Amino acid sequence: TGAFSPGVCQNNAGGPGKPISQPLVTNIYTADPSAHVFNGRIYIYPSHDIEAGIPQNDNGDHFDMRDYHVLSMDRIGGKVTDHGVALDKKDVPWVGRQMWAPDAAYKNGKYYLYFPAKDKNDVFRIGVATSSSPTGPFKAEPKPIEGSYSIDPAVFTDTDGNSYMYFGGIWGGQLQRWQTGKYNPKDEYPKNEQPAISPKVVRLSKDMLSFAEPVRDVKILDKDGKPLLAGDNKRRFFEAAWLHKYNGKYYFSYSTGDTHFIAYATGNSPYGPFTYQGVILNPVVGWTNHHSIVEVNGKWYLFYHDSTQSGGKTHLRSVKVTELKYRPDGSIETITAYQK
Ligand code: FUB
Repeated sequence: TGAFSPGVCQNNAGGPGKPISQPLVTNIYTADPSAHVFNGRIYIYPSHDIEAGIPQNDNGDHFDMRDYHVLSMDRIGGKVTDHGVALDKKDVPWVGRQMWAPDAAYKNGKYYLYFPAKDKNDVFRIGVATSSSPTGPFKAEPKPIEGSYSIDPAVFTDTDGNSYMYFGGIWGGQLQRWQTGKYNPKDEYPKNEQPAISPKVVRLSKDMLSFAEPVRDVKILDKDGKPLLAGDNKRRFFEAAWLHKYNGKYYFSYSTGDTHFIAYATGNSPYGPFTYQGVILNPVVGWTNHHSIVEVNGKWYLFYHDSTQSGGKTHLRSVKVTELKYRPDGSIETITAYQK
């Protein structure tokens, strides 16, 4: 199976069943939803999927996105507004191609849009753009963030005001090329019995435009305190990092990529280490699985995507939302996005 194989639902042999949620918008295809509540309104920062006509391959070249739209709604289940183009590739001087999964943050009276894209040398970097409005338009900094690489930035601001960026994705996301700290264009992976490649975390500077310290590994451990192994592809990190805090604990969640789960691990610090706990979301229709978790008016929600609307085309996805529930011990109930 290639990295971005045609979309199929992996969770049962007889077809996925009826979706539990409908796409938030159907005028465009959207994916990788990063949801936030700013000033009491829900804003979603997704990728904007398009049919670019590029054949599917293991690098994910068919995900050739060129701009970002912001979606918003005043409540879950309410009318969703598509605010149009918030940032366009043509306005970001360093970008070559493929604007992948973004995230956003608010600080100092400004909104920040973080986005990964390949630079003119086809190396993934992470850029930042600013706006006085959560819906943009955003103005990009002329260069990617110094020291950034790979994909899928997710920015978490802790209760003490410090903001951290989590990032990385293996295979098409190129994280494996940075194992020595320098770029190696050859795709070399650890052996199955060696520790898996770690996602990354870094504290952001006060102005939110740069890294305030060297990038660190996010360690994901099993219940015995041992790092998850590279061959443990049902549990190890692949892409789509997200961090949220619940009852004083830090929850690091991510996609397992080629096994298609959204999994999570918990810890006592935003830097980790995190202990693997289980699955939040079972595989969805389409190869990729990517999510965010946000509290709205005392309830918790999982934003995710699937390819049901496009008839299973992996690169044409639609963002959705469903409620997420915790058990009394803080564990998360596993969600299946389809009913029999
Ligand atoms: O949308 C392009 C890529 O697909 C994202 O960056 C990954 O997380 C996967 O969803």
